[in-house]
Amino acid sequence: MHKLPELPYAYDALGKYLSKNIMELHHAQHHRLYVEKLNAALADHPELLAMPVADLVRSYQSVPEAVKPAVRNLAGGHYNHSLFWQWMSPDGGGEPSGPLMDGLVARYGSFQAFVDAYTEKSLGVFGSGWSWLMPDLSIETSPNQDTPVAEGRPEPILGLDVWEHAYYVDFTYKRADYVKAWWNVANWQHAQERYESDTM
Ligand code: MN3
Repeated sequence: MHKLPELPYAYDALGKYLSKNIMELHHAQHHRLYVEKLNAALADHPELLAMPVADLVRSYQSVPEAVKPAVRNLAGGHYNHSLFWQWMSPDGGGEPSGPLMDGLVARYGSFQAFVDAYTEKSLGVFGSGWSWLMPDLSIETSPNQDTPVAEGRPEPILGLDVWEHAYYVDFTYKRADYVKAWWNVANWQHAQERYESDTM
């Protein structure tokens, strides 16, 4: 069975920027429901229930037709959120350092120019979806719970959930305020580790 992972920090740990209320709803309700519905949808496929969720998402093209929507939406949601909790930290914010910082400056001109470009892409997602920083330092977006990984492509090194459920309780319709706040919790330490393990 697929399992809801623990948050790597307390629900109120990001409180200055993202409230305890929204973190609790997002993790204990939204993410939990993806996991529960996924387990229900895969009840007749024990081999898919036993797979790590990253492998399941990576296998999207080859799973039986009948469970493709569940794998795309529910396993995608479980996988994306499992990453998302790690991409935030109470010790986050600021700037990366080392090769990731060098790479972002080389590609975007400055760290601020990268932040501006990523923010613009995130605000440009129509409806529900995600924005991604890929290991080649390009910025991509996906609708709904899609992920580049389901297309056989690399795992992003950083990502941002721009579904309304991620911000409406704290910021109402103001996605721009949410994205601005989110930069203060972005876990650059974790993104750096992913970048360095992917590219070095
Ligand atoms: Mn979400």
